[in-house]
Amino acid sequence: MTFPSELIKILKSSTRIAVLTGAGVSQESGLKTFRDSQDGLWAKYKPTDLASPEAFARDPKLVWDWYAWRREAIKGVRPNQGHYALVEMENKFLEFTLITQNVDGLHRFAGSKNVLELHGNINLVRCSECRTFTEEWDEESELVPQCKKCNGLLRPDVVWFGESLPRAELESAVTASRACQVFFSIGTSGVVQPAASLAHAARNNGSIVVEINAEPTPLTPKVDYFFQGKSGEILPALMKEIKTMDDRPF
Ligand code: BV8
Ligand code: ZN
Repeated sequence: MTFPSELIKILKSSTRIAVLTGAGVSQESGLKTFRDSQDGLWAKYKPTDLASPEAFARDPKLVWDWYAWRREAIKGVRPNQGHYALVEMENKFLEFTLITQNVDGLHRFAGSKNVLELHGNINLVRCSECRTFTEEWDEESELVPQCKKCNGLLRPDVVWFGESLPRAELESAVTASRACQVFFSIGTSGVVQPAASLAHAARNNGSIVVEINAEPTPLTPKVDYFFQGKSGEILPALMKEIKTMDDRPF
């Protein structure tokens, strides 16, 4: 795969990069994307119907079990070449911010350092009342485990639909998106707000916007470069080109 020389030239002269990733980046690790059909037991539910405070209030056990099933599914999953290429990209550029909508923790697992988890992390569990985090709970219980401090119901530390994003992470993501010279949108359908607005914030501040996705999205008509395909293939190819850009005269 080759890349337009003017894009490589822009990257060669850039120091500030921001990247937004979505579920597509984890797809080649074997994780279904957010909108893929759910497996078996969960086939009859839409994720957006389960990932909400209303769903948890209505049937806490159903929602708790769904996340327990997803935590189990993630246990055997490893980062793919796309995750590792982003670690290399972070080491290549002076100011690099990785903003992710993913809750699977795979970017940190791969070695990315400056990661903003806009939608939280499914492997972290906290109290739904006093927000105390805990690492142990009774998995066998028929009931949703409760907080040792206040007896509140435990929940995953993810952002549900209708809940606000963590303020610090969102502010840092907006700052990085506005300040970057090149903004990458990778493996996301660009539907969920306010994450989907970051690419527009970048564009409105004169950044070059690059999209890497298996299919076109609502963002595609507005980007400077669109590479259709698998992020686990395109990102390593791009990094290979970027790594050789230092010694290649323009
Ligand atoms: C909020 C955690 C308001 C839970 C998730 C306008 C402004 C503000 C809010 C809204 C708004 N309009 C609507 C809203 C409400 C809502 C929203 O955006 N709804 C959508 C459905 C329209 N937003 C919210 O509720 C947000 N909260 O703003 O609150 C507020 C304000 C003040 C006070 C109180 C409240 C909260 C949103 C966060 C929801 N939580 N996750 C969990 O995981 O269980 S979102 C969930 O969707 C995941 O995090 C996922 O990452 C995310 C986005 O999906 P994608 O990552 O894009 O995944 P998807 O499957 O869609 O796409 C994957 C793409 O990859 C595809 O295009 C595919 O082609 C591609 N692909 C596949 N394989 C590959 C690939 N690409 C490359 N390589 C491959 N191999
Ligand atoms: Zn509590």
